[in-house]
Amino acid sequence: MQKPILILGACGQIGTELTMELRSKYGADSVVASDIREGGEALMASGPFELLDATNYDAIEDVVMHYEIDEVYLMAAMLSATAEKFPMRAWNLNMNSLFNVLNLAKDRKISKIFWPSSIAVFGPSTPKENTPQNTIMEPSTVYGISKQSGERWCEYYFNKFGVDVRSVRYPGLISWKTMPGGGTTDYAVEIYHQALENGRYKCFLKEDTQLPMMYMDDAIRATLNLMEADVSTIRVRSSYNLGSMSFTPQEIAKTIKAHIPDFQMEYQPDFRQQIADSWPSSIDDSYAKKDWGWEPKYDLKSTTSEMLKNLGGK
Ligand code: AKB
Repeated sequence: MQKPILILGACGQIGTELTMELRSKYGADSVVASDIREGGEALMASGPFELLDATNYDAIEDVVMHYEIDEVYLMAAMLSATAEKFPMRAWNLNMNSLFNVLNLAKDRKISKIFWPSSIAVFGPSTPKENTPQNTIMEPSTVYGISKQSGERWCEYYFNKFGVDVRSVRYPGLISWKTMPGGGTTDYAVEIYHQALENGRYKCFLKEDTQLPMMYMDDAIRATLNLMEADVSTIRVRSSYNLGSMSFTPQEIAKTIKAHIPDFQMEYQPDFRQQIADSWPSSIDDSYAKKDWGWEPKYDLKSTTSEMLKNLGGK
């Protein structure tokens, strides 16, 4: 039987879908959702929920003890674009929340952690194409610095204290259930909403900016596969590269036009262009493939069909 799971940051873009998936897999009462604010109706009605600040160690410990939590998924974070505006708040949230769960595991109050990293750990000096698992990493954003530091700490806690912490470097994630907030790859979600509502979209990145992206169903599947993988198969304790598709704003617009022929795209790059320019354009995820059998299912065409079908029917 699955021991109780706690999700910190359950109301965000990934947390919402992860909570629902874990609940359908392990039963609603085995999955405690938590966040600093309440989430959407479906999430709130689907099982136990606690108002919880991921930077408050004592409050997390109380919930862990109360529900006899065994695994924690730490999904609370400030993303790249917002973090540039609030560097210290981003650093405090992204690092303190991670230390809280790592220390709970070090003290054997929980036994397993999932913590998301990001393609933001890479920087302008990293090889851009097919970026390898192990390569030059000099992130130039506040968010990237926090994620890269987090990776180092995860590996350190594994080596030093035997903490079973698992992680993937998510690319930009595309989903229709919950909006992303404060990321550089958010355009690839906004574009579908705007295409359906107004038939046009003003993109904050240049037309030829190629970034690694992934449909949410693939991201959730990867997360669960990694968490279920036998401990002996996991060679990477910092964070696994995770790949699926790569595309430019111009290419996503073309797939939308195939469904909505009058769709119009304009380009007005802002400060997020510089962030995007510092990230890889494609990812080598051969370690994830080899170690725990990762295989993506969605490409750009099928992602666009799913997004327009589901948002159109909302
Ligand atoms: C962001 O754009 O900040 C995130 C990410 C790539 O981690 N979506």
